[in-house]
Amino acid sequence: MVKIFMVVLVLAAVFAVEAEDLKKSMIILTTREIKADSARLAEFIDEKESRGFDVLLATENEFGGDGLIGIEKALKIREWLKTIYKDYSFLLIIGDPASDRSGVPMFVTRPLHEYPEETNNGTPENVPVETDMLYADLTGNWDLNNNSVYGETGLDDGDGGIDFKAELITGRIPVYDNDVADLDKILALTIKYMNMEKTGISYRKRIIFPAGFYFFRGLSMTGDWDSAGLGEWAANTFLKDKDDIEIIRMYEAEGMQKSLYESNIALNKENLINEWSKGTGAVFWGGHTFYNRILRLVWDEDANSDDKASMSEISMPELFNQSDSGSLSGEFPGFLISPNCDAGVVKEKGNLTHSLLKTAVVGVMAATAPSTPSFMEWDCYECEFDKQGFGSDTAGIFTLKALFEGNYPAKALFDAKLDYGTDNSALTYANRMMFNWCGDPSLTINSSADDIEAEEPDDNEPDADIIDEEPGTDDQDDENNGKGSGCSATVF
Ligand SMILES: [Ca+2]
Ligand SMILES: [Ca+2]
Ligand SMILES: [Ca+2]
Repeated sequence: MVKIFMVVLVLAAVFAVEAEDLKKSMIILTTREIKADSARLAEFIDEKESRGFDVLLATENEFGGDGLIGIEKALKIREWLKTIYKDYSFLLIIGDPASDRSGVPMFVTRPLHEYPEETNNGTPENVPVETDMLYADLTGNWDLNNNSVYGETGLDDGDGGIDFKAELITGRIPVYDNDVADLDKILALTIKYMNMEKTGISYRKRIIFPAGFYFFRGLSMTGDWDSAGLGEWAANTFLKDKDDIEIIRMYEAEGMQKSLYESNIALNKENLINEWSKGTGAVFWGGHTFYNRILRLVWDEDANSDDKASMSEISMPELFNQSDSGSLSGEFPGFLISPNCDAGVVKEKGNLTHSLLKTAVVGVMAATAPSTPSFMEWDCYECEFDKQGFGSDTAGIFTLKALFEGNYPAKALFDAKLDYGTDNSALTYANRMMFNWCGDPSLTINSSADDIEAEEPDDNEPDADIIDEEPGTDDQDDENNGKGSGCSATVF
């Protein structure tokens, strides 16, 4: 039995992005062992400091929690963060996210508590949703009703509870079994990205939209559902007048029902690896996504000539597997934005996010659980944005928009969680919790060696050289029903 997750996508457009001053200041949260064993962490911190960042490296020595695992350790860390967050804008977590191991555990939340424990018809289930959101939103009590279950929609919100407003723009580099060799690969790629010459980063003005079908008519109530529609909306709205940005459309070109949109290149693994290796600011992909792979859906033939697809008539070729990450050149790192299910499941080794961070990307936006779409109609390019739901589509679109406007994509993800989802439904809550950022949250598409701040000019006073200068903390400007999106689980 193949479990397929589908995403329905819908949208419109009011982008109330607030300009806001963020401090160049970052807390790096890790474990004592990782700090001691990593060969690149100190270098990474030096690089941030040379860019004017005030960096605080914290381990159990600072936050405590020796001997604790899971929720006890997570709570300990969160209480400590509450005491210092006001001096910082960014949080980079480096550690094992698993809730049952030591490290820096993700919180396990239950936003879908009103749904059944298990269904077989593709409707949402009361799955546990793992999240770093509680390290970002530090002000409220995420277990307001005090039943030891965190993040319950309608029970743990309200005055003093969850407010989703992030005090720290948070990202995570997952580490497993204290494998600092893997971590050092990730840090090395991140440092390489930060140190690229400004003249060498034009490859980032290139977007790859690899997008397959979620469903064909006959397989679901939604008819032909082509994930290419979401990227097309971006291409026809906020990217429309950006002549300097190249869009690579890689849509379904095989089978009885080809993509509903015009495509540059056929959607398949070989083409994706080839185009990705040439360099890109972002891969923004759509398809049936699992923690370790993404699949296409191809309607091979209409065997019974009823103009409807059935399971016996389709195949699911692999578009990308985590093991393909090693086939990417890594010469031109960029970002992955995955407005789908599960690509952000990072609690186990061998996942897409961790593999790609080692070889080809410096930031990933993805979900730790099966996601759902908002209510936006993505085939209307002039419609007003439907703000009532926050879904996989909303998360993906605003992250992508910020990225190609030169803003912090990680911040855009948190902003969108606040600005969209007026229905405050359990699905909106679940999506806000499951979509997390992986990688250094202070990177942008413009990060380069030019960010390194010049040494203080010599003022000809002989004593100046012996004065230890604190790293600068200059502020920097920053900048947000029908078919659903997100993912509902369907079992064939
Ligand atoms: Ca609770
Ligand atoms: Ca808050
Ligand atoms: Ca048929």
